[in-house]
Amino acid sequence: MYLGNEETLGHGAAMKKAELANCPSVSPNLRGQNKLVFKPDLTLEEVQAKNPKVSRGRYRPEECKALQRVAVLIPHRNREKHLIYLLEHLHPFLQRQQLDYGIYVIHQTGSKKFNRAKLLNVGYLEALKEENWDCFIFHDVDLVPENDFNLYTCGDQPKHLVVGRNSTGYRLRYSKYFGGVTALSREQFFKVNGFSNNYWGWGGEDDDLRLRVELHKMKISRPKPDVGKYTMIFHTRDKGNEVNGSRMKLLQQMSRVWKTDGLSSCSYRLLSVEHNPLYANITVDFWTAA
Ligand code: UPG
Repeated sequence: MYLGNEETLGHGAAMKKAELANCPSVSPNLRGQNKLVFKPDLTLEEVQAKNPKVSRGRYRPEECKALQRVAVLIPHRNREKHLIYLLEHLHPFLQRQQLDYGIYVIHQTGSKKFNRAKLLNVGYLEALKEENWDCFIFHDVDLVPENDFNLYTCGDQPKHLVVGRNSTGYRLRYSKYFGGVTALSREQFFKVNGFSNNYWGWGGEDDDLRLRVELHKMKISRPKPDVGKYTMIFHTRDKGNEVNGSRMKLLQQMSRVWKTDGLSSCSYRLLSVEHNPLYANITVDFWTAA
């Protein structure tokens, strides 16, 4: 197979390019169901030491050319311990899947109401400034995947990856549930104008995204129940993320407002973008919170 012009690439580079074949659609490194252990005193430094090949939150397989470039976006505030546990398990999980990936933590500063959906819009917009990612995984910080056959890649339709979690006896929370962890390609997310920016506090924003997806005649797919299994790290309702009493009203407006409420209208104050060894940390402030 000839992939390059040796005169312009140089012999070494041409050889390297020619050698790197596409990764297989299912990695040979997968192990299946894994019993997760969470060490109480685990530190970020320990996780870093176990992941020497991850740099600035990014990794790509050396042995083959990954099929997709995947950005994992994690909305975050005051859940440091959960983040360490998720990073501990997610890095080796994604590496076993032979993905070219980057992890982004989008951190909301201050004490205004939390806005998960808007943080994820910010993550999409900011991550695309660094790399033309093919696929986005929208990932809660407290959900850890148990089975690495649950592929963190995008398909021709949006995917919902959390079929069950230990806290609900591994059953789907409700038939239309589309929260927790979802995978949408760059184009699928752009087509629906991303998430709504108007859900402050807990609830509704994941249903709103599902309605946007359905409005655009896309069909959500899920892995098999024995594959889409997650461990939820226990938590109580966070301060600053009280139940959003307006969520039903907002859901009813979706079909009228989706075009003007979403990626196209996502305004935020970007305070910093730091590249830590295991993730990029994007810190934002929202000044319009209710
Ligand atoms: N989060 C923080 N800090 C906060 C509040 C929330 O980091 O103070 C993030 C974190 O990533 C968390 C996510 O937001 O995992 C969702 O919040 P959480 O309180 O954990 O919601 P759950 O009830 O556990 O999750 C379900 C869905 C989730 C959806 C939420 C509200 O899995 O995707 O956002 O319900 O609809």
